[in-house]
Amino acid sequence: MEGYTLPRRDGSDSAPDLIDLRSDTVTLPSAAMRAAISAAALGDDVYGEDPTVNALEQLAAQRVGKEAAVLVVSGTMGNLAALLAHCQRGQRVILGNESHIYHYEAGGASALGGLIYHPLPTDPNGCIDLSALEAAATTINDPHFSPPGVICLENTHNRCGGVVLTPDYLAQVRTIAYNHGLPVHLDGARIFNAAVALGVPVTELTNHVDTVMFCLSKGLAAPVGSLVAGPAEVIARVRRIRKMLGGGMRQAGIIAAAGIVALTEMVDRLAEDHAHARLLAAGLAELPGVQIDLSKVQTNIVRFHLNHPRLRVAEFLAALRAHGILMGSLSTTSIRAVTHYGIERTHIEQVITVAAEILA
Ligand code: TLP
Repeated sequence: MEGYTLPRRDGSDSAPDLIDLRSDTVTLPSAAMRAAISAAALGDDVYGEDPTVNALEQLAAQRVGKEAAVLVVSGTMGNLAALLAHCQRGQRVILGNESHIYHYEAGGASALGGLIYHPLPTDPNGCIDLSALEAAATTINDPHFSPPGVICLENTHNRCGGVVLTPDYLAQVRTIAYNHGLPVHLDGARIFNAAVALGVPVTELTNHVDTVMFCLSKGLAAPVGSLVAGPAEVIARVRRIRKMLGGGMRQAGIIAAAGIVALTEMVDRLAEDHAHARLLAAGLAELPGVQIDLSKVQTNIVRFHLNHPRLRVAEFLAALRAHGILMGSLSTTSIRAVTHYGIERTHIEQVITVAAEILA
């Protein structure tokens, strides 16, 4: 990434002031994205007349091997619209109890859609046990129980530390779902990280699901936007629900232009982020008080526990911050660091040096 300066948070492009590892959502658009934004052909997307949005939606559908795709404001809106498109009020959303949809999306499917979350235990690999899934997917012919509506998976799995669900596991889930006449929705916010980590075309993952939501605004570094892709008839419903949620945008080509750059130029470089995450994890693993399972560092997320004689998580994070390094806490004992566009090997080395000084 020659010529890229870690951006200052005040918006100027001068010397870096922070090594921000809180999330890959903090990425700022590349020069190519900014150029594409300013040159984008625009129209009113609610009329279906924004050529840049139309081009992005076509490209996205083709990339993930689906009939159609729709641009939405955020991953949260994309997941919500997809769940509402799959289910009727009163139906169950079967999902992992560590999933982003369950933890971090403000209960939208329940609050706004009258759906019921049916959380199932998640193993450290981000997988839901197949027999639990089978039981939850079974419709019980008894009016006491709400019927199942959809099965959700997450790949890569955020709260499990960015672990990758394999095509084999996805295929097994699909078989269960189809045996019970249920669709599968994939929260693929970081699906390209999964594909790059496995070294497979992303379609080997998305072929096993009915709908997939993926984000442009995380490791792919676009400023805004996610897509929901799937069968044309389901995506037409998602499009109407997007409007209902207030997500019908007008000259959204401004957003889509950066999204096209994200999909065409930023996918392969995710391998750099993964290498940086491994480097960071290996460095941190040597430090006193750090507990980390290196086998779980599969993509761009490093999750570790701190059990230090002197420092609690909040104190450690504050000390890092004083050195211009930001990480996030997942609980009172665990920390997340995410590598992304703009973070270079030298930044990772600096983080390890500073963390070593703090924990010494
Ligand atoms: N994740 C964010 C936070 O919300 C935790 C982050 O920093 O990782 N699915 C997954 C798996 C996600 O990780 C996220 C964002 C979303 C959906 C929601 O995407 P947005 O933020 O665009 O609504």
